[in-house]
Amino acid sequence: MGRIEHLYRRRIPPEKVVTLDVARECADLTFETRRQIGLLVNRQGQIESVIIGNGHELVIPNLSRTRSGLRLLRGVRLVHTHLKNQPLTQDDLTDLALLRLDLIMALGVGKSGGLQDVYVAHNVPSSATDQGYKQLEPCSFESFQMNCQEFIQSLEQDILKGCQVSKEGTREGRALLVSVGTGHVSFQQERLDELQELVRAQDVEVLGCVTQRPAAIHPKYVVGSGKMKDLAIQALQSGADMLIFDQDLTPAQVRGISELTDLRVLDRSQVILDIFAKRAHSHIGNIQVELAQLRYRLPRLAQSSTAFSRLAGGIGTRGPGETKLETDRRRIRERIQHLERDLESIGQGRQEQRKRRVKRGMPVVSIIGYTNAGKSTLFNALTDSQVSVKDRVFETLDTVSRGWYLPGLGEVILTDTVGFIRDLPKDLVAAFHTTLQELQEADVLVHVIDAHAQNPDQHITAVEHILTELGLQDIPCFRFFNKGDLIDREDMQRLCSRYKAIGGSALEEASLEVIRKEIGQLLPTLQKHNPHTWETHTNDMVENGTSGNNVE
Ligand SMILES: Nc1nc2c(ncn2[C@@H]2O[C@H](COP(=O)(O)OP(=O)(O)OP(=O)(O)O)[C@@H](O)[C@H]2O)c(=O)[nH]1
Ligand SMILES: [Mg+2]
Repeated sequence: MGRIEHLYRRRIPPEKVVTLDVARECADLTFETRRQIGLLVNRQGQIESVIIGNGHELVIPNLSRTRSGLRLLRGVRLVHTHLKNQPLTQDDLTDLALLRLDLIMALGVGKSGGLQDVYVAHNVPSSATDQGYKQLEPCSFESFQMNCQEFIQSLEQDILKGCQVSKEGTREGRALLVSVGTGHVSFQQERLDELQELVRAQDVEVLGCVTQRPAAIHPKYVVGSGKMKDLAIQALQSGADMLIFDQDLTPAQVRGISELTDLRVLDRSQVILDIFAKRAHSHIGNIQVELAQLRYRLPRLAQSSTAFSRLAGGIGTRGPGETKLETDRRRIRERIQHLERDLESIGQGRQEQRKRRVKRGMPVVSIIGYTNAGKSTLFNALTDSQVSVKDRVFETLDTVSRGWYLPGLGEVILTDTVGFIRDLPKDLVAAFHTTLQELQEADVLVHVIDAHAQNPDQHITAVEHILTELGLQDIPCFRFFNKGDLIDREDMQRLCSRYKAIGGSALEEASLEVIRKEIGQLLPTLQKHNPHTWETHTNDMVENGTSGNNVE
């Protein structure tokens, strides 16, 4: 044991991968114990860990995560012995890639002891090889020559050159997007494009997209460890520091993958929740977002699991103690209850407001649809308002209502709502209940669809699915294909006849006229069914009497 302790005190000059003395000492120890001996050496030449393996492998401890700046190579190399002078194994090469080691060296130990060949491999820039690493020709220790410091510096620079990271960099990070699925390829691609939009809305730079179609989903890593290694290599070569998965990951998968690759791991739901957190402005919006986040986080608060095969959780790598964890969980639950109570009272207040409106005979027309379809643009055009409009997803989070005079028919309330998206995270749906509940009061729904979207059919299906889930499927509704100026007239006609819809553009007065007419046609029908909610022709504007003011 004393000899191992002694190894920690050895220092290796930065230009050497390992000194002859240290290599010999490791070879002797291996010969005597019949075990592999490994050293993790940092760039200053300090030995950070001495690892004792068995006859054919080593278990590498969790490496420190405290590196700043652009994460390229890890800053440590692994020098280890192999009994029987064996070359690098598949596991060695996997560790090289997954842990982004500066390089890996195996020192062959002869049958009767002594150093034999050295086997060295290192990661490479993206264009260099298909494998993501390169093995040097084996040679004897004496003839092995490399200026370690210079070699690693220039390798890192080459990798950096190959990265697609933009010069200015982005504050939130650089991501590889990953879609793992068994569906149709084009469907997977379309979802990846959508994920890209979501990720961009987060100021995260997208460096690449990877589609994987495994035969089965790995319970802990989603894809098998071989594929995971490829992902880690691609992340290294592109300069990415996070992996964003298109499908929802279980808490165990997020932990498993981030421990395995040392990259930040997010799933689509987390991305959407983060966007909502950033964009929520109103009091109620903030409460709803916080609630959704806490509900999402609660099951994910768990002890850090034991790591992947050859990576062991060492001292100090465990998660928070059980007691601390329990306290955290209790605090979160209490906060959730508190927020739920707040929401309930806000919800009651709003219901009162709505009742008053109904009493005054104000029919409600709500604009709904997929995110970025042009709902707010239509709302602004119809009511001459200035709700924020941007070419990005989830621009609108808070419902906005305005009094609107429908020529020849009278006063109605028009509302602009939060956009929908397929597979809306269920924590978010639950938390946005108060906002979405307002749609229950709508007398007519205007479903706005982006006709220029890659696949409007998918958007329609997603929106109508959510409407049904919310119990709104019976409210009179018509579909409006928007952004008609961006597609061919024939394509628009085809869409309209297939979906019995009207088409046009929220930016064109002619379309607005058609929409007004359509709403008008649906409203008198309501009048027959529900005469109390409809009083014709009143010029008084809603609530405070001025057009264009929010009535909430
Ligand atoms: N060319 C064209 N662009 C449009 C049209 N309608 C809206 N847009 C653009 O589409 C983008 C999204 O519009 P918004 O009105 O913000 O869409 P939204 O449905 O309210 O989006 P969220 O609130 O994010 O769900 C903006 O860049 C608009 O300028 C249209 O008829 N033609
Ligand atoms: Mg909007």
